[in-house]
Amino acid sequence: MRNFEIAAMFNEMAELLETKDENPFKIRAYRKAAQSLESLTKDIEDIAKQGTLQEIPGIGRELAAKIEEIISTGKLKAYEKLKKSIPAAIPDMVEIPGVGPNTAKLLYNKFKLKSVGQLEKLAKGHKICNLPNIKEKTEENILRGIELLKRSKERMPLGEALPIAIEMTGRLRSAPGVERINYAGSVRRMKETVHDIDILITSSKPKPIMDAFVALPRVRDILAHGATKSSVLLKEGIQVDLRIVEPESYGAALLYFTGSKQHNIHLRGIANDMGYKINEYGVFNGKTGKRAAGEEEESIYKFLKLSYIPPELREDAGEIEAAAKGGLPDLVELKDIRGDLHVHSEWSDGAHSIKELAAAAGKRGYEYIAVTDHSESLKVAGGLSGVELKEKIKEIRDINRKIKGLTVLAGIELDILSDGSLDIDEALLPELDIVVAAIHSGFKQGKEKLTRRIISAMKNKHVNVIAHPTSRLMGSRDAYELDFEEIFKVARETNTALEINAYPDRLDLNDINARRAKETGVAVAIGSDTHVIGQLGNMAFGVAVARRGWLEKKDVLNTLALDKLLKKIKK
Ligand code: DGT
Ligand code: CA
Repeated sequence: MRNFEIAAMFNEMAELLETKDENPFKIRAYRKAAQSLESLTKDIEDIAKQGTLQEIPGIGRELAAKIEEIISTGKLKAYEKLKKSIPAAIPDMVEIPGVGPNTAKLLYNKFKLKSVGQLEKLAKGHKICNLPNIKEKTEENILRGIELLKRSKERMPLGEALPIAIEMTGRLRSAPGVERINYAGSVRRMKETVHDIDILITSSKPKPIMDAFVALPRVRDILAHGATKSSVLLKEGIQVDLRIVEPESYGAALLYFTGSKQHNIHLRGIANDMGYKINEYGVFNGKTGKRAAGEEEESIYKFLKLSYIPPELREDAGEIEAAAKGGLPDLVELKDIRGDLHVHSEWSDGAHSIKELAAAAGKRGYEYIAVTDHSESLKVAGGLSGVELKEKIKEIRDINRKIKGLTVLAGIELDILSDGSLDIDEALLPELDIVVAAIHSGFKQGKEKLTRRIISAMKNKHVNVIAHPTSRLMGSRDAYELDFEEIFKVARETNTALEINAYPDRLDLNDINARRAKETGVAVAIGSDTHVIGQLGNMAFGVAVARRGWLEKKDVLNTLALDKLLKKIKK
């Protein structure tokens, strides 16, 4: 699947065009196309083969031709040409979170920079702050941005790594000699970011499989090519390790390579106390060396007198103690989800009509979706005025009269303004079925002020859910600090739910805060924050966070039937 690769190229095109002050419509077109590609659930190469590229939202004739060029040649002439026309340091600087095309150009013109490293030195030496047109905090922001960029290059969001892992295991499954195959490591544990992808295969004839592995289409470099262990670096910059073991060791190897390391160490300790040794080949009697278990993960847990522990819980965070007592949570599953509580339509910045969204949600088997377009102050996202909101609610009521099996909830995503007030005429709120509120600006206010903003929104008797509470965007914006204990307390007192935003760059609440929310009796809503229909599928990432946070079906609002949901969120 090259969807992300092409999306990244289009995003970069947009940034490069911006440094040249090109036509803003052209720039926006590239961005829209990239967003659309990122959220596709189908492989772009398959779509191209079927000749239906232009049916993708935001892809017209010209962009379709460009996609075909990338697929067939691996390159894009327009991109190469554009890149050549700009000094190399400018695109590198634009990649730094918080550094826009204008600042990059300005810095380049002043210092004729050759690399980001040079820029870092200048910022550390306070050589930038005295320039005209440069704000006081720019130096600090540049350094923070460079740090963030370095970190984001070390770990890839699960939303990108998981489709790659699925594709690679899919391709290898049909290689000669493959018996069982699974991805392991942090991807199997559904950790929010991933350093490298681990794949495990059982076979008694490993060589042809290894040869097929290092020749897979995404491979850029072969780092190791051995008989039972190989490693490659993909074009996307992520490493993939493949290990091949004998069938009798499948369970032991899967357990070992799924980790986490801390979980494994703890299990090994339990085995030791029983007089047994546990490694990637099996469980063995410490004295006789006789094999006691190993073919299946289940049999190993059973041997250790533990109930089976789902991969998402394997962090040595109390799951082993719980498994010993038969007290593991019965984790929420994707199939328990009855609806999506955070979806945008073309009324604000979404790509589709409410009708189209309803049809897509129906296909997923949902009973309801809440269309939560932005409110007035979010101008960049096409926020709705009061008059427009009334029209939209009327449209939703009309649609509900016509469709069967699915209810569209009239919702809104309000902006929590810098003083904690909401950007809407409150008289309109009782007309809505569900009200979501979130912070979209003023991220640098500091822990206390940000906490107070959220608390004052929760105290509003119409606000049902606080969306993406920490506003983090992986790779470009860190979570701001909040006094979560205080927020959980007020959330419970006011019956306000907190969202797990399932958008792969957000995953906010994260696993740790989701677990704390449950422990403090706060309801959690999982919302996909869909802007393009394909993103409805991101719900799976939100469910993964919930599972990593030990959440059960009863802890998640949108596992409830519609009537129960509406009753439960009432304040
Ligand atoms: P990451 O950093 O996202 O790749 O995270 P993991 O958990 O995939 O870590 P990785 O790829 O270094 O190793 C894969 C699994 O192999 C890990 O989860 C547990 C196992 N493992 C690796 N090194 C050790 C070790 O020294 N001892 C034990 N017991 N297990 C290990
Ligand atoms: Ca790994």
